[in-house]
Amino acid sequence: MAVHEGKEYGVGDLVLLDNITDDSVVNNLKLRFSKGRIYSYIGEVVVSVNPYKQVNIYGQDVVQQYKNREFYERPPHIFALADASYKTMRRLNKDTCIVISGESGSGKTEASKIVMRYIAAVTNANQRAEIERVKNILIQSTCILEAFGNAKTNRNDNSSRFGKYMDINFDFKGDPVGGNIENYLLEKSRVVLQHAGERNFHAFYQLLVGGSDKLLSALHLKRDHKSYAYVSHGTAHPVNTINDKQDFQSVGAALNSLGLSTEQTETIWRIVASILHLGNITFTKDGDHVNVANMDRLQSVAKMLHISDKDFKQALLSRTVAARGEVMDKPLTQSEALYARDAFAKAIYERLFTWVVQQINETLRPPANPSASLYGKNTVIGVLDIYGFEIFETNSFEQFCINYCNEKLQQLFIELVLKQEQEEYEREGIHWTPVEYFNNRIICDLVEQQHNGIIALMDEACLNVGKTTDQTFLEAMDKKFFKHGHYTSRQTAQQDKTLAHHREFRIKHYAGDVVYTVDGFLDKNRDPIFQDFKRLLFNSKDSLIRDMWPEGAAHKTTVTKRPLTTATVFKNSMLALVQKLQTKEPHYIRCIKPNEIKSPSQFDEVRVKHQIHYLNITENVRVRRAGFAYRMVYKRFLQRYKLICQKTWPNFPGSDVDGVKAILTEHRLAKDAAFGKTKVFIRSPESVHYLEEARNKKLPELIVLLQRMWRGAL
Ligand code: AOV
Ligand code: MG
Repeated sequence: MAVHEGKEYGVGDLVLLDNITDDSVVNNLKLRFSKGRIYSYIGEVVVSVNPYKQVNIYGQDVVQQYKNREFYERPPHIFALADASYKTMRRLNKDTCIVISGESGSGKTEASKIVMRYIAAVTNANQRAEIERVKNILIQSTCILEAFGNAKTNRNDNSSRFGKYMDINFDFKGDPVGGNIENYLLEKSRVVLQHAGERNFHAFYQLLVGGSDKLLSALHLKRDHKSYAYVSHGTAHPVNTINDKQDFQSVGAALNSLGLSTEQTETIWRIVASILHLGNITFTKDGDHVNVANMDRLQSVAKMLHISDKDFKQALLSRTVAARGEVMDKPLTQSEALYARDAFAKAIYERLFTWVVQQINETLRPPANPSASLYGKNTVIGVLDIYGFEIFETNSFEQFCINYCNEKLQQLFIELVLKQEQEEYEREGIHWTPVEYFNNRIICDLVEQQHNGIIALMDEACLNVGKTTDQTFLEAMDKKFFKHGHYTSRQTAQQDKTLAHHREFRIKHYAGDVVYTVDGFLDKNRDPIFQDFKRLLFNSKDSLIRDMWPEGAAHKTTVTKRPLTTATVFKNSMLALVQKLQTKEPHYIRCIKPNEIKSPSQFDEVRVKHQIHYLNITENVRVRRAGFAYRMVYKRFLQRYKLICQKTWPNFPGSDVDGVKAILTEHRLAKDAAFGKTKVFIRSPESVHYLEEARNKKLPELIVLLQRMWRGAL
């Protein structure tokens, strides 16, 4: 079996370890990592250790080695998982999904790209032009999304700052005919502020470094990024692992392949430029009167966005207040004006990002296929690549959402891999020693519970504008959760002196303790954007910008409904995502970060052990080893394999269970099986593999036989 490559590589499937402990798992991964073996299995779960260097294992020759092969025939690889997902979808005509998890910088996004490349490589044998187009866009879209949605953080030079779930649609021939991307909460605060050592989204630097002189001059931009406040907070530019110039070219080509016109692409860069100018607008104060200090910046922004200078200035300095049908202009204070400027920049960028995703979805929209029902429905493989769990020096609302998202995925993994598996053994009456594990449901509840969770408290605080502050919100949490095992604040019974009074709280997450600074939580949750800005952009002379802001059409006196808060929208999208994933046959990639310094040679055992622990890898191995690789209800098993046993072919007179027993006994596999109330359980995948082979050998004979019978009947 190819999973055993020889002792010097350790074991390919962790289930084969002699002694299953966190340490033995770490040692095995370490040994494999040192030999360039970055993938291992736990049954059909792939454990991937970030190599932090180019590894030559993704070429066309390797694709061919995995194509249409069974999991256990070749050494562990993501290709095998992608192939299994694809085969399951085709064989069972069932939607599948690939869930990729692991902390920030562990290799999720790279893994998702490897999956996509594999799928592209093994489909469309007939070179159909339309399929080629779809495949091309699927691959190219990642470079666009990364330009606008990824940034350098202190954890990862190419960190995803949004969550992405991508459905790839297949026709009955198994070729990709379309797709759809759902994006989750972009970390837009980065547009206006970056921490030391970090950068804004890549797109800004790509434009400044890669844009031609002609383009930059049309956009009123200087090449020097230090001239722009919004891209120089983090002082981390340039980054040696990133080639902004080349990336700018690739993004241009990718936008082109989406079918965007030159004008549309130009608008995209004009919006990016407008944000750079916006960040440089400052205000002066003369008594109570606030004014714009640098009108030339303001004019540049107005020009980029095709809006009027006058209206823009007014929107920056005052706010329309409509009360009982009356409309008045309320001047802003200097700090309010700065706040409004930043809110405007963030909102424009977020809309741009959403618009780009929509364009990709437009070009990937699968055709309504009238022939589908004749051959079975179109099927889908979903690929989930989110932002990984992260802890920074200061953690804010964004980390709170990101880490909650990771809790949800961990919960899904626990539910599907650890809990349901064990519950099924019990239900079926299979002999079984339960495996203990930590269930993080308690943390999900702490965050999301209706009326009583942190998000509910935050929303409640947001309703009382003026009365509540971040501090009073913190006090409300302290009061509510002071006995909760996963929440600490300085004011709670634990009296934790390491937390700053009135500012911080700590959540004990599944993957570690995170101290959050409460400042800004309520504002980010409310996320106000003045109606004046929406109207301003709706009145842009650029039709694309106008289209991005349809709600700006509302009249001044219209009182707009309070939108759902950011955290609630995010929570709802997470619940919907989990539901969607649950309807599909899941495949898992668990990514591990080998060290904190992006080194291809260092394997930090302590850090890896921590990840093994919180990812429940060892429990996964235990459940898997004690468990059974395959299970099938008796009737289906009998139907599928009755042709390989004389006693059961063509019909078995006894019960389904006895029929299944007869097949397994004839092939000397009964010892590898257990018989539950409704299902047969088979321990090793090799046995199933053997059965499939036997069936494949028998099928052609049978077809010939059937054809003869058919002709005879004629
Ligand atoms: P992430 O998606 O898990 O982090 P990435 O997929 O961006 O992490 O990986 C981080 C970096 O590790 C990449 O930019 C590569 O340099 C390197 N890397 C990862 N996997 C491979 C691989 N298979 N081969 C070569 N290099 C690799 V975050 O998005 O931060 O959670 O929010
Ligand atoms: Mg990523």
